[in-house]
Amino acid sequence: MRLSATAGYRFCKHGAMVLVVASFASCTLDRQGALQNTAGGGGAATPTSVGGSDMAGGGDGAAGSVGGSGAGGIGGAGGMGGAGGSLPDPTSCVGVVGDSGVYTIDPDGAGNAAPFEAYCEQGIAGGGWTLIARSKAAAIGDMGWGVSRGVVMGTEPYSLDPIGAGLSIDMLLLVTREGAGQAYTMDLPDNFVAKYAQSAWDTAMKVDYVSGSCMAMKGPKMLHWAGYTDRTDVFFFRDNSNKDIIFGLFADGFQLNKAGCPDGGGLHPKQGELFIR
Ligand SMILES: [Ca+2]
Repeated sequence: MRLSATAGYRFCKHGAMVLVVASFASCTLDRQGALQNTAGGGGAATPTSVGGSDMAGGGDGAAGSVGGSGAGGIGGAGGMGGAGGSLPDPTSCVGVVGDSGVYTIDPDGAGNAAPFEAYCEQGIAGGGWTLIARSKAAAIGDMGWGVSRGVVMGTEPYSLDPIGAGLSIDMLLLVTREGAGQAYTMDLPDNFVAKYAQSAWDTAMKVDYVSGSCMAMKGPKMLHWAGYTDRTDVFFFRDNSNKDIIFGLFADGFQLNKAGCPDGGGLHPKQGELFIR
């Protein structure tokens, strides 16, 4: 990666080290060597050191490369894990390289919103999925598109408000790991959360089978409609657009009326997880 080409960053030379900082940050170092943030409002960008102690003598190419050959590589005096910090966090699970697990992501990058821990699913449907909901048996209380609740690997239900967290949403992944391990993807329309706050969207032809025992055409019947995203008790899914009786993923699991395939898709009445990408 050539940092010299990264927008929103600048280089600060300090002795033999070159620091990469957000363009709004100052190059001033305090006595401890920590980077001063003069932008105010917290959320200082993580300074990233590039190169080792001999790097000052290097040309442009060496100075601008992370992990380049010779003295300019990561692991020098100011390199990764040293005084200068580490590489910027990925902006979503799409940018994560590695196995499924908890990673620190920072959706607005060098912007003031703080990084946070997210669970990234890497083993289903191509990976890069950010967990936004996980139900727990016998739980009560809130769950939904705008609900922020629980911690990512906690014992309580988890619900991450993806819009509030600054994440973009193209697709949804619905999973139950109980039984056959059902998984379906849903290709969501633009601005789904804002657009379907108080109505439902016909998902026909936008649901794909990924794994499990129910290969229902066009997806399970109870996933044919999604929406009512302003609800704080459920991620709504149904076989029609009526909200007279609500079905979907609640804090205590999928409630989709029918357990079998093709109606309930093998999801009801199991514990569920939702991911976005
Ligand atoms: Ca940030």
